Amino acid sequence: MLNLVERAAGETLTFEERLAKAAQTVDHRLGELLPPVDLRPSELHSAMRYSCLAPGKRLRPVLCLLAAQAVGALPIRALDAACAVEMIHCFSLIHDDLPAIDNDDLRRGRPTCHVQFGEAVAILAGDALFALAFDTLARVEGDPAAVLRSMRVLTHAVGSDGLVGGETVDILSEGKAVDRDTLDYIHTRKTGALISAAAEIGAILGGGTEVQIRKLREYGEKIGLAFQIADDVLNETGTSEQLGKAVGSDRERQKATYPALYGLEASRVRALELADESAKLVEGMHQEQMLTAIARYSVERLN
Ligand code: GRG
Repeated sequence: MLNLVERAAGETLTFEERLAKAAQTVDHRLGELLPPVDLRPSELHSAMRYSCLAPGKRLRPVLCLLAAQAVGALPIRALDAACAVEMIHCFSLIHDDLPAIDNDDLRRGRPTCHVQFGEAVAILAGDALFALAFDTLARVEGDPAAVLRSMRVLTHAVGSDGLVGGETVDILSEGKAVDRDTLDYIHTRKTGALISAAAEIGAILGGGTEVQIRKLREYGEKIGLAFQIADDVLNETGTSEQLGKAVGSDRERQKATYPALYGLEASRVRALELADESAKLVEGMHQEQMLTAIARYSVERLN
């Protein structure tokens, strides 16, 4: 039904085609899981759908599907969990863009949620996405112990030792000299935690062994950090047309970033090293090629 290594008319799909196909599957399911616009309160549901269905890369949900496949399961086993992870990601983007945090106007090539719907509805749309994510995960069919474990992984990734903790230290560090430990603290939590959780949850729901689950979690941690380093580099070198969001903002806000601390070249080198290290962790697994390609894509991407 859903196969990331499917062949079309005897032809192997390219990496980009597989990524696009998996992202399409996620988008389709998200469309079903998100409340319809004609359901009251319509404005709230419009805002949730506006942000969550906007054209993002869907890296986290695709990783979740791939991790399930990597341990030998069909990706459909992890599809709703993958959507739950994307809902959390979209929630974090909406709140990150708010005037009280980064005050950004552009996201995924469109006006940010609060610009489009107003601050109050944007905050509430984020809150509702958060609730829907856990409702969606709680309803996943399969081994109840695996579902409960997945929920714990996701709550930990979001909480004060995850996204929220990383974001807090990021905000409080603006304009201050930050050491390397603090920078890694921010990056591994603000971005790495959810990427790593996506891979770990896929492995858990796919019925992986403890060793496989650990390796996929560590793979996710490494590409999560690499992804954020690449994000820091793109904030310096990319254009807002290419990225669909503001550029140069990190420097303006005197944010703690890899290029600020290590320079652009050393940052690129570190991101590539992490991608190589992550690839070693998935050697011999199903989907090794695709997982390795995702690791490279995380650091070589242009948006
Ligand atoms: C409680 C979930 C929660 C959040 C509140 C605001 C906040 C705390 C955290 C912000 C975390 C954040 C937005 C980190 C940035 C991570 C990052 C690199 C985002 C961009 O990810 P991409 O490039 O985006 O995958 P697309 O649009 O492609 O999905």
